[in-house]
Amino acid sequence: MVRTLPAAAVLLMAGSISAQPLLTVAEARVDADGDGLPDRMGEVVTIEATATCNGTLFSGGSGLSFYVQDATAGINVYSSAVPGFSIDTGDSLRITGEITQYNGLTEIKPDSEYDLEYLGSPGEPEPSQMVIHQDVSESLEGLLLALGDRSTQQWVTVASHPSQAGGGYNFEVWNGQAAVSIRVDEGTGIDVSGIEPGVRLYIYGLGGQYDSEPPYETGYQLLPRSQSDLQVYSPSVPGQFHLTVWDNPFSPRAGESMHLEYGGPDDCRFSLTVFDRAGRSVAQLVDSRYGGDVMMWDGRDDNDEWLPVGPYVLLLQAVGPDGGRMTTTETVVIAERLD
Ligand SMILES: [Ca+2]
Ligand SMILES: [Ca+2]
Repeated sequence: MVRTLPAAAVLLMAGSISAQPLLTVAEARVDADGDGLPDRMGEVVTIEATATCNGTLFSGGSGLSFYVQDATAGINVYSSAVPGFSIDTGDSLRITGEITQYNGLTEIKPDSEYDLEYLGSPGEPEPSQMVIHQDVSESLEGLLLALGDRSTQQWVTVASHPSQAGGGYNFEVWNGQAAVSIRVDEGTGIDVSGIEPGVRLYIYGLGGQYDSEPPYETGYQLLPRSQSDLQVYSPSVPGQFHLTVWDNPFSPRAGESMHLEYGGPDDCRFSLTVFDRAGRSVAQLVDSRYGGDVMMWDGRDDNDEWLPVGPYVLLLQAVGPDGGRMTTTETVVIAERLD
């Protein structure tokens, strides 16, 4: 890989000695007393970690603002004092700087280019997979994250139109029951024109936070880095008759819903009915509707009452324009969560 480093940085690579103890990122950012502020705030520390985006991606064009992580945690690197230092995604760096915090975001702040030492380019770290119903939280702040899981076709659904806010756009997605805030920084060049409610996405991005008030427990965000971090889900076989369910079993009384998707040829009318073990129809979720959909079922019957714990059968029927019928079923289980 061809790299351009300032002469001073090249000299540093020849062997510098850092006065600060080498900490893991988790040690550098620790908040053991849980007050929302890093316990080492104001301390100068040294870490070794790998960049998960380029050095100026979030800097607004001057200085550095990017993210690094090691095996323990991730952190934002921020410095207005280090212009022109070329850092690529996947570069490993030794970084010395003061631990600070900006609107809830824990940062390490190098003072000059001498505080940054290039160690090699091991490549982009694997993203940490978020699970269904999970939001970004303090333990995920600074890490490269995957929201939605392509391997199990577990996408997230856009909940709101992007709204312009301070040099970028914000929108929300549903990850199961969790509303996750997505922050699109305009420095990323991401086009949000195709983002609208109902669009299904797999999202990669960095865990961030923007919370202007103590105790800094809210305002967590996911920050995609490029257009390819926002991947629109499209079914592998468009128009194919199908019924797919997730979150099964689920516990309605614990606030859980089941997600499902059905679809098929555009000219079919769909009906989706829930039957109990005795074969009685207990809930009509879809009735003679054209077109497929993604929806949630909260485990209630047609009288808006919670159904008892147990197995149920979902029956999807599609009737074509010539009266031809297709049917498929899925067994789902309403469970009681034992806490
Ligand atoms: Ca603290
Ligand atoms: Ca934080």
